[in-house]
Amino acid sequence: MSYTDEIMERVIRENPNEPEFHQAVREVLESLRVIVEKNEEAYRRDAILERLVNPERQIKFRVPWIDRHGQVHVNTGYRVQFNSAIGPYKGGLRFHPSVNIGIIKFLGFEQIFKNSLTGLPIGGGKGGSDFDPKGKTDREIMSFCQNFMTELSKYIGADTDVPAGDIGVGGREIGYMFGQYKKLRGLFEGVLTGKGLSYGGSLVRTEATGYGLLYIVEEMLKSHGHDMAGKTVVVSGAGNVAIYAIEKAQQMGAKVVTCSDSTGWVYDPEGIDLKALKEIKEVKRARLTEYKKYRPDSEYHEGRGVWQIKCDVALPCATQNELGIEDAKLLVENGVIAVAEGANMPDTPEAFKYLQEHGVLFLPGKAANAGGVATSALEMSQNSERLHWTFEEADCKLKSIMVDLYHHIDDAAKRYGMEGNYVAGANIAGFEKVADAMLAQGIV
Ligand code: NDP
Ligand code: 2IT
Repeated sequence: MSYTDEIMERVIRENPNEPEFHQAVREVLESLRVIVEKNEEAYRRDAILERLVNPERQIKFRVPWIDRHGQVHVNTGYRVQFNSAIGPYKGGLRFHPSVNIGIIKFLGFEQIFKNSLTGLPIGGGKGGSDFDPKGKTDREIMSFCQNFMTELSKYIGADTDVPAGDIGVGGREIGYMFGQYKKLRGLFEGVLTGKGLSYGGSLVRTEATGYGLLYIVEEMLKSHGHDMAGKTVVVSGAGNVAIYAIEKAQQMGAKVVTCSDSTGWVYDPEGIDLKALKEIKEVKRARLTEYKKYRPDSEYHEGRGVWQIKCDVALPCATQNELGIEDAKLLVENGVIAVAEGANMPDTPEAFKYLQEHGVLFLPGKAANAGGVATSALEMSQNSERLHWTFEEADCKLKSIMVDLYHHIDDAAKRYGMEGNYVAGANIAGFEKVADAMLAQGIV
């Protein structure tokens, strides 16, 4: 049996009931087959793959918190410190009822390669909780965040592990957690990214994932004789990533006609009204049902459905496995040119393989959404030098990181005879640097 197949079997055996983690590992190992075959002896001897798929450390803890009626609740907190070969652990925190150890491990595993692709010195980690922020008051959110940080603070630090936001964790939550960390540890340091601008946050971090997504899509389109101007775009999600993807797509002259949340989706043929969307989601924290009040001619539908809308570019920006094979078929039938993942692993393996086989330009999340964590690393740099860059400076760096990243994965795919396969290119290019660092640092 090949080394990659052996490892896959072992991952399934040793991590039962973690289908998302299996999915993420399988995709990477399939891509790495070519490179592993070339270096099999060295990799086997040093157990590179065994070490790659086993987190350096997994932390699971109890989070008690008090609601507005005085009732105590208990949630579970996680931090998976996956790989520190190229830098301190870095990756977001997700607060969502669907969170479990398998979800955090899939996200942490993805993060290793994504962070490597940014070209910046950050290792891979992820954390979160099964806490559901929906319907909670500010004070309840604060109580939860403080109690979560009381435990997490023992394991993180500006030079060891630097969490940030993800689903359900934005500026408000980062602020509460930063305050609690500072109080407990007595350290005003860059222990979290995505902080507010008044206490060490970086300009552009809020916009970074969505903007970065559009920068890399534009570069890929340019390389294939297209550009974003005049394109019709379908976006899923209505959170941080989706909102700033829509903003940048519009700035590039594209028309974005959809967005969605966990209850339904909006089709606005005249183009999404971004001001209205920001007010609904960022200010009121309300449901998308509100959108029709601002735009009476738009359509609101319950459930899922954005992929049935005809478009040139599709950008899944909500959550994992939200775009399946039937959706991929519809997109191809409707003539889609490019699909790029703003979310982490939003396309099922069957879906992205179908897109690739039908000539659609497909960018996987670990490349396409790397702008968020890249700008987090820029925030860490600014915190270390105790300086603050301008919006233009940070945005310009983000753009050049995304443009370089595209050529890096394009080159890697070509080097291994898989031109245009950006899934393989991203996995290989991300792995090369991490494997090299692991080999150099000995058995640790
Ligand atoms: P937000 O919490 O800001 O927004 C998430 C959006 O997706 C919301 O519209 C939410 O709807 C919807 N959503 C979440 N879970 C589900 C679900 N199970 N079914 C349907 N809809 C769902 O998160 P982000 O925008 O930050 O994250 C979106 C994706 O991007 C995630 O995959 C995340 O891992 C990834 N990502 C985020 C980065 C960042 O910097 N924030 C960086 C790189 C990737 P509702 O409001 O109804 O819950
Ligand atoms: O998935 C991701 O890359 C993030 N949620 C952002 C992580 C970060 O540290 O900025």
